[in-house]
Amino acid sequence: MEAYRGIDLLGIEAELTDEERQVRDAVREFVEREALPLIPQHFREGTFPMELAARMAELGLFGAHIEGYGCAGLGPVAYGVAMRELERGDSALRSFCSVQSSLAMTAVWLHGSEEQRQHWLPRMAAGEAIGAFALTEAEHGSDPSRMETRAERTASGWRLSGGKFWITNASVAALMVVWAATAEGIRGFIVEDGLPGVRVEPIHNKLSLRMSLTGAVGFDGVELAEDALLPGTKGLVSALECLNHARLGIAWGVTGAAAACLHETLEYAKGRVQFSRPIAAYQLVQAKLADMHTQLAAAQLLALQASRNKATGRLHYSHISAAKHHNAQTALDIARTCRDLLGGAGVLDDFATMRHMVNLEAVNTYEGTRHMHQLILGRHITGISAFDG
Ligand code: TGC
Ligand code: FAD
Repeated sequence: MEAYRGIDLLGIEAELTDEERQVRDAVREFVEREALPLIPQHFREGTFPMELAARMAELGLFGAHIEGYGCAGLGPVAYGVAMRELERGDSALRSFCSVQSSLAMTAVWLHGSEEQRQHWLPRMAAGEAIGAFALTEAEHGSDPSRMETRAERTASGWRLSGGKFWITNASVAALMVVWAATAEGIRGFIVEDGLPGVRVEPIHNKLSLRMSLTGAVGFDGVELAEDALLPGTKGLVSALECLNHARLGIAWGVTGAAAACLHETLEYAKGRVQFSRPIAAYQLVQAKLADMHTQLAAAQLLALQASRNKATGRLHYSHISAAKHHNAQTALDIARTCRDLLGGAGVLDDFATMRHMVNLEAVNTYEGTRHMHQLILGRHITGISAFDG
């Protein structure tokens, strides 16, 4: 197969700065040489290649958007390009990095005290401490405002009770940022690994994102010190501010997964002869290839413009919703069509497309389902909230 050079119908890559290109090339090489050889087996076995964490830290990927604290301080486009290249390998690779960087580190960076930042961020940037972000509960996914996990004040700090579900990195996390209802509204807490009363149970039976470590977490009256509270957290909006970072990373990431599918399918279609000619020579196939390239270009432009808005301080969270829901759905549609064009071969794990396709099912659901982002946009456009009917 031809070396991977991305899919870039509109020549968008030519607009990248030198820094953005350097990030792209470094992460692409890491994925090509170090991650892709490991991914199929880890996907099959439902395990994560933890040895890659140290390399991702060396590449400056953890907290890459944060200035100081040992972080790379990359601009929003460079950060997005890095997520795209990681997800070209596997959505779980990007998810591992997103949860560490955009969710856990961002929560500490945005809402932590200076002591908390100094304590955690350099260790997390170096990959010595892995973080998780625990917002969702089994009964409260799209509407976390009704969460049942509670933190109550005690003489020495807080007591945490309840449970979270679907928590990425939970089983390897040195710290979890846990969102809990308190008498003062929803607040975030740092829960360190090993505290009495914390239970983590891996969820093994996923058919999507098999390489991602996902867990259920229980808190049985966990005693937390006063300084476990992230003092800047003030309601659910503080969690949503972290999700904004991660959702934009996903909008970029999924374009990498879609490009991986398209690249492999185009190569296959040019070589696969049925009837008298390569299947790429048939009009029905070319129409699909043309549509997919166009749809991917639109997704790339959405992600790029949203990140440019972020760089210039003009980003509104409706832009992120537009990019997340459009790009996740587009990538999923592309992956499904590519799978079809690969014929029977497309169900074998010799090809990456079906792995990306099943991963993208979860990516389309997490960080706000397509419906949630449509409703966020619907409210933004009309001024009328339709979440409750
Ligand atoms: P709502 O009325 O929407 O919000 C209350 C206040 O917050 C403001 N706001 C935001 N601000 C900043 N960024 C955002 N994204 C914001 N969204 C809302 C809003 O303007 C309002 O401000 P104000 O001043 O008017 O009071 O009501 P709500 O708080 O109940 O939120 C509703 C909704 C549906 C938007 C929210 O619950 C939501 O986004 N639900 C989806 C849940 C979700 O995305 N969960 C993700 C869990 S983490 C995860 O999935 C990790 S996957 C692994 C990986 O990332 O790789
Ligand atoms: P539900 O909210 O029950 O939704 C089910 C369906 O109903 C969806 O189609 C939804 O769009 C629809 N729906 C719900 N309400 C409405 C409405 N008002 N109008 C129209 N349709 C509606 N969470 C974390 O906190 N941390 C993590 O690290 C994390 N990692 C994850 C990893 C994986 C692999 C997965 C699958 C999920 C992860 N999540 C995580 C949870 C994820 O964010 C939730 O799954 C997601 O927010 C959806 O919630 P739910 O699964 O409860 O679905």
